[in-house]
Formats: sequence, C-alpha cells, structure tokens
Amino acid sequence: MRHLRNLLVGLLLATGLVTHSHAEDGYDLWLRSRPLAGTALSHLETRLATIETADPQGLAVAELSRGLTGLLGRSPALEKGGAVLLGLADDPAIRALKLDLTGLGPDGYIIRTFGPRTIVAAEGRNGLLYGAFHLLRLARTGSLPATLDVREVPKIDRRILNHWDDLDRHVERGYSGQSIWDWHKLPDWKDPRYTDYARANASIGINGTVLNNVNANATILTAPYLEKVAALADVFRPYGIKVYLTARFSAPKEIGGLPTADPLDKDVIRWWQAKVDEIYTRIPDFGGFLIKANSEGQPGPQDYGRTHADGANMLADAMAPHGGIVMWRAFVYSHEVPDDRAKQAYDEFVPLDGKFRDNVLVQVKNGAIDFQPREPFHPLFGAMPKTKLMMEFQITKEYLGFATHLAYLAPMWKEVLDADTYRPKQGSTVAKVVDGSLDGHKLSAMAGVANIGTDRNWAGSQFDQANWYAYGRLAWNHDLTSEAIAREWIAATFSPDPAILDPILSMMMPSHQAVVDYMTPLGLHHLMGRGHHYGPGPWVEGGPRSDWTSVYYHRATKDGIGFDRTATGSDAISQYAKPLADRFNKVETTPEEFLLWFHHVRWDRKMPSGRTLWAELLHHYGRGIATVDGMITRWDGLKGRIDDARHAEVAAFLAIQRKEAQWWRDASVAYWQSINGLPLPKGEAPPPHDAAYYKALSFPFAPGDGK
Ligand code: BDP
Repeated sequence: MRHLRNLLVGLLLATGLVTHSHAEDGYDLWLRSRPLAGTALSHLETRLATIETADPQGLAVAELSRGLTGLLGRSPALEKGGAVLLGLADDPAIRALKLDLTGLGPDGYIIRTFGPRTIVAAEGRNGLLYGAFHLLRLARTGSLPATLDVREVPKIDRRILNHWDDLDRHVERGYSGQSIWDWHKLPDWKDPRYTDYARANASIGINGTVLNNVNANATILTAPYLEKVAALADVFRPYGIKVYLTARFSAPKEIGGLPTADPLDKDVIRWWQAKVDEIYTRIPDFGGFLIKANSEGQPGPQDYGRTHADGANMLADAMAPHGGIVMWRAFVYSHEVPDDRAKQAYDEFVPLDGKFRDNVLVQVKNGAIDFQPREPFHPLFGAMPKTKLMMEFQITKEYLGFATHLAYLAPMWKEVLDADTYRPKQGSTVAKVVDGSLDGHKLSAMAGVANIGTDRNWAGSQFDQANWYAYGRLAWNHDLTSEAIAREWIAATFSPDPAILDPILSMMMPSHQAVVDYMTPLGLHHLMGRGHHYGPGPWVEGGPRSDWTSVYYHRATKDGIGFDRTATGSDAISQYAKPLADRFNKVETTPEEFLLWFHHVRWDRKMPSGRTLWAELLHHYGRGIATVDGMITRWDGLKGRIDDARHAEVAAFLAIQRKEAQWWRDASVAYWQSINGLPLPKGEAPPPHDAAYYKALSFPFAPGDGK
C-alpha cells in the first residue's frame, strides 16, 4: 500500500503536479527546497547536479548539496570537473582560473560562468558559504540565468540581530512565542534549532547576534551563563555568526560586589577588563557589547555624573585588545528634561562627536521617537561625522500590528536609508552615513530587533518571515529595492510562478502604507495602547511619564491636531540640515506624510486634495482598510495554489488585521470627534461606539510587554 502511494507521489512529482509532499508550516523559511519538475528540473540537472570542491567536508558544499538535494530530488555528485566548482582563492583549481578576487574581503564572493561550468570563489570561508547560498537562491527561485557574472561584497560589515530576549525566555516585544534560547538546558543541550537559526541567518548574510535584551540582566555575564553563551557561539561560528551580549552597566555592583559602577573608578575599570578577558577566554571571537544606558530607567554613566562617551570608552578600552566593539545606543530621553522627546538624543550626543574610541559605534534608531509606523529619519544621521553611527531597525512589529498584521517593512526601511540628510551636502543619504562611505569610516554596522521565537514559523506569521529576510538582504546591500527583495522571498517561500508571485507581491508592496493609514496617518505617532502597545489608545494620558502618553504627541484640541516642532514650537526641525529644516518649517512644503509630526494644523485646513484635514484623516483610515480588503481578496484567490496550512494561517491573520484596522479607525474617529465635535464627512460611517467604550477595553495579557 505504502509502496503504491510512493509510486503515485513519485509519478505526480515527475509530472510537476505535486510540488510538496508533507504539510508545510513555515519552519523551512525561504530555505524551502521542494523537488522541481519538467524543464526547471532538467535545467538544474545540467547546470548544478555535480560539484567539484577541494574541501568536501566544508559547510559551503554541505549547504549547497543540501539545498540542491531538495530541488533535484537526489544528492548532487561530488566529482572532479563537476558542473559547479566551489573553492577558496588558494585552491589550485581556482588559482588556475586566474580570477580577480582582490577586495572581496572575508564575506565577499564571485559567481561566474566559465564555459559549461559555474564557479563560486571567495577569499574566506564565510564568503564561500554566502556564495553557495546565493547560487541556491537563484536555483530555488527559478532565476538561474544562462551566464553568471556576480561579484558581491557587503556594504555593511556587521549585520546584526538584536534579540530582546530575557533569561526566563520572555521576549520583550516578541510575538512569536518564547525565546529560542533554552538557557536552562544550555550548555549541555544544544537544540538543533540553533543550527537552523544559523543557517537561515547565514543564507541572508547576517553575521552577528546579540543574544539578550537591551533591558539587560547582569546574570548573563556570570560564569555559568557565559558557558551557555559559549555553547551557542560554538554552534554559530561555522556559519560566520558572532555572538554579542547586552551588558548591564551596573554589573560591577550587581555581580561584581563593587560599591559603584562609575566608569572612571579604577576598580570598576579593572572589573570590566577582567570580565572581558574572561569572555574572550571562553569565546575567542566574541563580537562585543551592546549597551542601553541612562534610558528608560537603565543604569548608566550619568548616574555618576559621567558622559555617554566616558561609559562607552571605558568598555571599549577593555574590548580593544581582543578586537571587540561596543555598540552604544542613542535611544535616550528623560521625562525630567522639559524638552520635546524627539530632540533629546541629538542634544545629548552631538556634543560628543569625536569623543568616542575607534571601536565604538553609536546605535541610532531609524527615527527620533521610537519605531513608529512612520517616522522621518533620525536627525543624528549626518550630524556626527566623526562618529561611527549604526542603524537600528525594528523587525518585530511592536507598533505595526504585532504578528497578525501583514506589513512588509522593506519600503519603510528603504525610505529611511534613501533619505537625504543634506549633510554636508545634497546626496548624503542616511545609507551612506551608515555604511561609513560618507565620512570614510572603516567599520560599519546595522542592527535589527529580531522577530524570532519558538513558533514553528519562527517569526509569528508567514509574512513576518519576509521582514527578517528583507532586513538581512538590506543590511548586505541597501541598494536593493523592496520589490526585488519581495520577489526573491515570495519565489523562495511560496513559488516563482507568476500566478502566485504577482498577487502576493501586490499584497506586500502597499501593506506598510496601509498600516500607517489605518493607525497613524499624516504624521501622527505614538497613539497605541499603554504598556503593551496593542491597539489604539489616542486617549492615553497621565501616568508616570508624560512622554509615554498619546496626548503628548497628538496635542489634539477643538481647533487642530499635531505636534508643532517648528521654530514657533519645540524647534526640533532645526536639528535637520538647512534645506530640510526650511522645508519642514512650513506646512505647505512639509511632505504630507509628516504633516502632523512637524505641525499643529487646524482641522478645517484645506489639504492639497481639496479635503479638509479632518476629511483627509478619515480618507486615510478608509484607504488603509480598503487595502486590507484587497489583500484578503488576493489571498482568497490563491486558495488551492498554496499549501493548506500556510494558506489557512495567513487567511485567519488577514481577518484579524481587517477587524483591527476597523477598530483603529473607529476608536480613533470616535476619540477625535469627542475632542473636535465635528460631524463626519459625507459617506463616512459613524463608529459603532463612543470613545468611552473603546477606552474601557483592556488587554491585560497582550503579549510582549516590557517588565
Ligand atoms: C521601545 C520598547 C521597549 C524597549 C525600548 C528600547 O517599547 O520595550 O525597551 O524601545 O528600544 O520601543 O530600549
């Protein structure tokens, strides 16, 4: 019976009628390899079915074989003169080809067609592995061209994930289950998932991971935990991934028994040196520290009257002999400072430009507030030319609908990377600041707050995998377009068939704007529920800090709405270069998507569309919801063409998104009306409840809350 079934499946596979043989749940990510059939299979049979390598035990060939096995339905043969030649610069077979491999560095590679053969060559092992994954991507996505002439060198050196994972496996702002780090069973039990994690990351060029939350627990720096960290580092090392840790600034007090953590205190300095030495004894290629200091209640150098530079440099000096780095976050603001929160990081850090050691990078969030659905780029980019600034993006969707809303984030990240800082002159994009090319910095880095957890689909939803993927691809090459990345991801994750790929692409591309439209249109920001950040909360006021309320940001009155950050208001716009500041200073020249970020505008102001601001807001809410409707229709149309389990999960999540988009619109409209008393524009449906109803809803167990 089983034999008969296998025979049947085999026949169907051969005819291309079946492309998968077991239920899919998304665990395979974009590394999914399903047997090809027909011409796609024969194409691969001639191009990639045999491999020559001088290092048959190497990881690059192992990964290439593994991926190809899935596609070919059998293992490719390793043989001299094979169709693929995979090798390092000093392999005789590669040397004989006299390829120009200079400047590839540790991560770069080339892929080139030589007659009937495909050559993958690199200077270093990491480069070779990345090259193997590149070739596989082409094979898997049905885009292997007749001739290849690829030369890839990453634009950013350190392409890092930041896990906001606690030692008890809670993930701050995590919506995909628990932390994948099973600290209790480490170091003895190394979950095979750690290897799959490393493979997935290496396949998109990620080469570093910060294992623990920025709101750190000093226990991670104790000997038993360092042993666990070392075990993870051992798993990741072959994949070119370094581990980093968030270090709690007060650790010398908490686990070192010292009375102070003053960065200029001799005992403190000695304690950190010894701690860093200990780490390197266990993990010789340890990447370095990430630090959140004097931010949201975390300890830091200012507790002792010292500066951020004092703190960062003390740790950097301990790291320097070992080649480690310090990533010091610029996410600082204080409710005790009366000034606009958006201005505070700039005011704090710009005077420190030039004061940081060479192995310090200042890690700056994409915008000046906090990963809002849309923010103008952070004015620190371009304002600290003597300092290495690294980008921090948030992959997890804390402010964009958690795991259930489909929001493809590459367009948002590209918007920031492509933004022109005009410092010192036009064309000085944020991307050029971050990759170091603008100011000639040798070391560059990017961080993405991970969305990874124990869910089978890793990221909380099938489509959130695309954000992990896109982050890695953009950190490697920020010139890639969001659409090109989406195409790759869809082809690998679902299918390269245009009948499947095109509808999915048309769901993803407008999805970020849709979320902005139904949550925080026209430059509104920070309107989410208190604490857990789930759902709308424009009414949030009072509590411990005014800069954690919504009313602080929207400033809605009977007459108008928005935060005046012009010269007549908080003057945050003066932190941008003059051409931008001039543009942002006037309502007429401010891009509409940032209007209420920079201006307090009358409800009845006429917008370029001819609508009043009030009507325009409603129009945006409606547009966002309509986009979700369109996504649902497209996805419904794919039923039967996508494996059932993944299709059903996405369909259910889209229904949640639709419901919550409506909730955002209705709750926001009801609340704005309770303030402006305006009637609804013609054709707009009244919210089914009043503002008090929405305000009373409570979600005590919403996931991901900070502790
Ligand atoms: C905010 C999060 C908070 C983080 C903080 C940070 O709500 O949980 O600790 O950012 O980045 O977005 O430090």
